[in-house]
Amino acid sequence: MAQNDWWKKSVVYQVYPRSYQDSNGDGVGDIPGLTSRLEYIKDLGADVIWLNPIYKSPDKDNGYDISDYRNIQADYGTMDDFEKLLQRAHVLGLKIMMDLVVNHTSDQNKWFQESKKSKDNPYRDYYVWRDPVDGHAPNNWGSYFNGPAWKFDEETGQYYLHLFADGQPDLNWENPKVRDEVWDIMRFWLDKGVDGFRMDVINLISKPSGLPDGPQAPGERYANVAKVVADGPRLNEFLQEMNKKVLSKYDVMTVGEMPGSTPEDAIKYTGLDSHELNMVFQFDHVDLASNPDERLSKWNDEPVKLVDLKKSLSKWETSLDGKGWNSLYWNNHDQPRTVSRFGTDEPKYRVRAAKMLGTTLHMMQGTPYVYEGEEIGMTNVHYTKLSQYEDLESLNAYHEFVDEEKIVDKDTMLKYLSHMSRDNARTPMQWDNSENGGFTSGKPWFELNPNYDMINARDSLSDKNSIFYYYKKLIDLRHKSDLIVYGDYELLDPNDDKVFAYKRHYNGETLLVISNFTDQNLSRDYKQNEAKLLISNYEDDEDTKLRAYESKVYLFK
Ligand code: TEU
Repeated sequence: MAQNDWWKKSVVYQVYPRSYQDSNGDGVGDIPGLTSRLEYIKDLGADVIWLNPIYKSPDKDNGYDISDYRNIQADYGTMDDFEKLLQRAHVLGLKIMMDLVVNHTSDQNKWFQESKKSKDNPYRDYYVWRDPVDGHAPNNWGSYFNGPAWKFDEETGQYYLHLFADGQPDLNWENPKVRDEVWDIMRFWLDKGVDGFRMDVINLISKPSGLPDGPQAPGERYANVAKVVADGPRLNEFLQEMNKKVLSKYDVMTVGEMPGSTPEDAIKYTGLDSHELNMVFQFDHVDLASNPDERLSKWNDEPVKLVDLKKSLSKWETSLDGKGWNSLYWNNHDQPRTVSRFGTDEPKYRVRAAKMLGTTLHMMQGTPYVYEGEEIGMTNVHYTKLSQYEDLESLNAYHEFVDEEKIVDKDTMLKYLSHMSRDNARTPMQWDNSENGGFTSGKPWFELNPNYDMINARDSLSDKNSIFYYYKKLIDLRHKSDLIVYGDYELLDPNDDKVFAYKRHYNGETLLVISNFTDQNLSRDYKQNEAKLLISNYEDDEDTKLRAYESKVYLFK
């Protein structure tokens, strides 16, 4: 089927099904619940829904540990419910992009259950098994979720590799049978009519040959695996094979999640003629302000410096222009909430800040992603106790750094969790101010952010000045403008640490985007004569004046 570039003109809305809408009172969001909310997503103007994993899973990592790729997790419903969702979405003109998690499976997957039975089991080579070296793990790799990346199996006397939790063994992509299995899974879903895949950590599938030790920071117990396994030697080849055998036969959208990838890597994998993926999720801007102590990496409580943020996003805008394609996101199910991290959730400024951030991102070149609740300005949950957390990454990090290695004290780590934990994004969607925010009639699987009485979708929908309607307008502007979709990008005043301003150019027209990232009144003179104001988060325009978190977009010839 002919490929076209609808995905360049699309806006994606991400749904974390566990936390979106419960329909049967068991406290867990589900597929019928999502189906009942499709009109809301359509009303926002999104074109595509990215659905986090809904496959059968023991849920050690909320669905990123799949035990059966062809069945639906019972908590979420049935295959029939899924087919109804897809059908209803298509009737409304919404596409559905699935999460494809194939760097690893669950240890409960039948392939792994077989694989660990014996060294000569036909599935042994589906995973990465190695003999011990001098009685230890085969190399010094650490897992992304803390601790070692290898687990010893007493029965067969070998270690298996797990870059994430030990319940998430890595598949052996060197084995052509594994690749064929993955292609079959993809066809299974594509033949049902799904419209694409978001591919989980897809840049980790090709491991470096010989699995060499990685560099270890002083005092670190294991090597930072990200530095050794990303962008492996056969990644291009595997993605090309995937494209040739599967993707090229369907008109679908693909985005590869690629932690650690550079613009050069992204061009390799999304290059307009390389026939691999449409775009990647890069991590540069969400990894800013990482802890200077490398062992703690993402755990910090520092605000991101605007100059760094501008530099990072602008590097991606200019490097990929005409050569690849960007995905634009502020947050997702692994990141803290947009407005809390990059703006402010102080009630006085929250709405303006959320709109300002939306403007800054949505006027860039690339495909924007809106994470559930971002469109109403949901905030971090600001937990103060460890017992309130549920995510295994957060809990593992706390135990390793506070209890075992004692490199950070309890209160500091709790501050880091409150700023960065993935759980900030995973509290249930706030639909209204009734009990449990309209998310469930039962006991929610995870406590809601108590601010649902103030921040919820129902209030947003009844206020014409809400963040929801502002996002709707941003999305509508993109749908109507080739300049916003295709225009090139020019950063203004890179060293201004208060204002993010840039221009886009296309066919003799210019878009000027100005955002005040502070609560101060500023003055900046960028405007040209005869410029038309396209959108702004204040009721009026005071010309060169920029009020707290003010953002405005002009168009001129
Ligand atoms: O995340 C990949 C990844 O790089 C994680 O380490 C993530 O960035 C981290 O949580 C942020 O600190 C993907 C999924 O999005 C995530 O939910 C899964 O837990 C992970 O893969 C394993 O499948």
